[in-house]
Amino acid sequence: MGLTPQQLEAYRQDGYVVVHDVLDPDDLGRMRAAMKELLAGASAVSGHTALFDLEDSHTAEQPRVRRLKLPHQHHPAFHELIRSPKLLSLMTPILGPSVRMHTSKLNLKSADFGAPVEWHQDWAFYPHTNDDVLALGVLLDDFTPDNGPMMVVPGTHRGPIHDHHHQGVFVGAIDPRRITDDIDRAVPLIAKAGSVTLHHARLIHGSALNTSRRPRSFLLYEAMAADAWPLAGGLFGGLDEFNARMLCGEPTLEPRMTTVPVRMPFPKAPESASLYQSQKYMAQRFFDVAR
Ligand SMILES: O=C(O)CCC(=O)C(=O)O
Repeated sequence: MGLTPQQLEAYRQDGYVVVHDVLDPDDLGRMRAAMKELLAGASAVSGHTALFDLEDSHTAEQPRVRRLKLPHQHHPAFHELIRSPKLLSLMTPILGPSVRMHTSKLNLKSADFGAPVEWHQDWAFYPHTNDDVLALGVLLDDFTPDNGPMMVVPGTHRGPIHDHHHQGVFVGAIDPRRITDDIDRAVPLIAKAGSVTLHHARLIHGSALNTSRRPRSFLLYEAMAADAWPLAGGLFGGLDEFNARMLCGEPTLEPRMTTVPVRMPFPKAPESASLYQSQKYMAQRFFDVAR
């Protein structure tokens, strides 16, 4: 599969690319079944867990999950998908032959109330020694204008790293009043289920509340060149665990250092287990939230 030279050039210029028809109906069916299996446990929990990040309105009777955390650790289907030649061949033209995974997440925007994600740059959360760092997103539902598709601001991966702090605390979002010109240029990524997005870690992006009658499920894997080493933690369980996250190629003990803008994501907000929780502490939201 891979990327065409035009797609690679678009990624380099704009900081993102959408590749259509990557997953076939069998792949999609497997991913949706795996998602359903994991979601079945949500009615047994009343607070966030290692798997579930919950909407504020969640109850056991009416389970409302906004994110499945680290799905690749909870279901083999998600572990296997990111190691498939289909997906690896989309990342290696950008990152080179040796690729490591950082984390995964499955963001769920339920019909009518699925939570927005405020404008941010992933790089603010996990700066590395070089910026060959991206997120690969798999659309498990169609992205339509009204179901909260991811929106990106082309070219911002070549610009500054914005302040994601409020009152001295890392809130995981940019104050929208400081980037009004960028927001005006944002592009929604409208595509069919089975498409894949690739976006650079420095790209400004966000997504609105789902106001439609259809869910929007988005499986994201964050990955980087093996010689991009994390600056703000991220060695998690030590070197063996770090290297167990290699998806292809070889690990290295020689980080590649380049000139990249960095702001450290510290100190953390009082609740910071997920982006949704950190963003509650920002001064001014851009997107509506469910009532
Ligand atoms: O789900 C989305 O629309 C955006 C996801 C995102 O930016 C994130 O989880 O970091």
